[in-house]
Amino acid sequence: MHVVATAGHVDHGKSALVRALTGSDPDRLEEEHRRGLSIQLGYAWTSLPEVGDLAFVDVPGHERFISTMLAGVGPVPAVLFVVAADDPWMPQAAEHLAALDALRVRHAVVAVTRSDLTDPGPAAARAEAELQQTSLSGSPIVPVSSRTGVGLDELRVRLVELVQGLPAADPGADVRLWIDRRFTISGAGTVVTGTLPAGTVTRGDTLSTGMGTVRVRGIESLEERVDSMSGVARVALNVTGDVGDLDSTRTLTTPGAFHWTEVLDVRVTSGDVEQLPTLPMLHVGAHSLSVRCRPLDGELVRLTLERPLPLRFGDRTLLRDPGSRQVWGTRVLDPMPPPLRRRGAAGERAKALEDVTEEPDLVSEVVRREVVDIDTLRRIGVPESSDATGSVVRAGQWLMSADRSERTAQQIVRIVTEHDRDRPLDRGVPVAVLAERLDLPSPDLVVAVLREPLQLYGGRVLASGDDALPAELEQALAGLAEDLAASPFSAPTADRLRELGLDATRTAAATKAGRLLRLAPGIVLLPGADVRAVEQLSALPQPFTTSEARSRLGTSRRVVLPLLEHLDRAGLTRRLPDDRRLVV
Ligand SMILES: Nc1nc2c(ncn2[C@@H]2O[C@H](COP(=O)(O)OP(=O)(O)OP(=O)(O)O)[C@@H](O)[C@H]2O)c(=O)[nH]1
Ligand SMILES: [Mg+2]
Repeated sequence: MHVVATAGHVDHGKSALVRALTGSDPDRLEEEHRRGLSIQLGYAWTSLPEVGDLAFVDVPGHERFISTMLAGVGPVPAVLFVVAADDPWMPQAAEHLAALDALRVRHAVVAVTRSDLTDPGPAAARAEAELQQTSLSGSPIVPVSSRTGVGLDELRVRLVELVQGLPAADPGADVRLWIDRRFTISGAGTVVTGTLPAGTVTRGDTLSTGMGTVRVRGIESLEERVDSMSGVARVALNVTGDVGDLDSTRTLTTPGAFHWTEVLDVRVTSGDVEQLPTLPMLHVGAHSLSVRCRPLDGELVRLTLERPLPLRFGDRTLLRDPGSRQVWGTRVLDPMPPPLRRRGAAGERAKALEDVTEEPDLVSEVVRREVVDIDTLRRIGVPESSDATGSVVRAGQWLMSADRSERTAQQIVRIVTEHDRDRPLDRGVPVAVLAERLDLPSPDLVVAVLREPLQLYGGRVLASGDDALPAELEQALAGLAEDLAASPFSAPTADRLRELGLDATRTAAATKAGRLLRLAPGIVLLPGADVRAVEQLSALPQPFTTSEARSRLGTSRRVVLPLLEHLDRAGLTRRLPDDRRLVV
């Protein structure tokens, strides 16, 4: 299915044209017929050769209903722009065009209606000239009459070309449905409608309202019941659950897939920034709400919303001053910006955003944020691109910029060195403590940036000094090293440990000093045995069983079980539900 919205001055024949094209009247209200004017959004559809179903969202042209008009075109990237042959270029034609231009709508057909009443040439020429400086420049212009049917065949051809030129929607995309109508049907409950731009909604799905969730009990599209529908499509969803939320949020999304934000940084892409009022209306999707604008610098502005919306990097929105009827187009650059606390923070922020381009770029997002997780980036519209992670340090879900990694690595050296100097017996600093001191969200990031001479043993970071342990302990360790030289994974038996003089206290001291790898009570190997074990295990077909690991490492069950558990804990291997493992 494809969806096209109408636009154009009041009474210029939008609804009549939709009716002529589809055979059904988009004006459903008695009041609309009585006053001869559209008030609400209207919907009608037809089927066209080669492209299938084409639905129209018919907007009202009257100046009072501009918010409704913007709700109609907001989620729809294609427009049927209507001008009457027998009228001059009118204020709402100009206003609608300015809004479409601000939203950078590029896919349009212009219909010069009422061409049975007068020569459509002058109106067509005027429309062409008006469109020239806008994103709709060069759109085909077709004279038509909804009364006589003249020109409708050519208009259909142009509409087919229009929708064929639209970018394909991804059925796997996250769902974000801006609700444009909500009503209650007795027996069924709440029904919401909207234009689904991409993604798939299936009966039984749970969708987020931003605060709570609703369950999709039924789906209708073009008045047919369906089990599942993928965008682009007009959909009506029968929903249950936290439907009260929809009074304010009026949006449904894939749970967890979006960051619902109240603060965002945008670039003003059209209109004079200097004239931007402090409290304009923000129009996005089918939504409008009041926002506070704080200029950062140049075209960069911070918006604070009166309630959260699921906005992503790259979203286009419209700011509108209801007093002067001026509009500004914006592009979202950051839906999750840092707070501006210090003096001069706005200017610094503007500098950081200056080079942000139209396309989301993972590396520059990580550079600006220093530390961020992949899931957050995905939710704000910056997908993971495997080829572009070069300079970024990655630890599990976490990403850290090269600069911050460098700084962190140096800070760790300093902290550990100072700690060892101040408390020589308490060797090393736990990774978790370092993470907290350095304000890092995960100890994995500490581990990821560790470098020589620092070493990690038993969850502690040690400055590897050569300050020797007591002589008899050194001797015991030397004996153990000899034992393990040929077979590094054959942990000594309890008897052998006793022979070597490695009792529980000495084992603990040597472990703390990073000279032993203690896997379980009475089971020790030399430090680094875990890394060597992983090297060996990587050579096995993945996943591998415990017994395959045991024979590869040339050891016994007594050792291999705690060794594998140790590797799991360290995140070097992953245990599957069937007890087999993978090297991570
Ligand atoms: N002669 C003639 N009259 C037309 C044509 N198209 C529309 N009209 C008439 O123009 C008037 C306005 O048409 P509508 O289709 O309601 O206009 P609209 O653009 O939908 O108006 P709003 O929704 O209020 O903005 C109606 O009386 C229509 O019958 C046409 O091609 N020829
Ligand atoms: Mg109408």
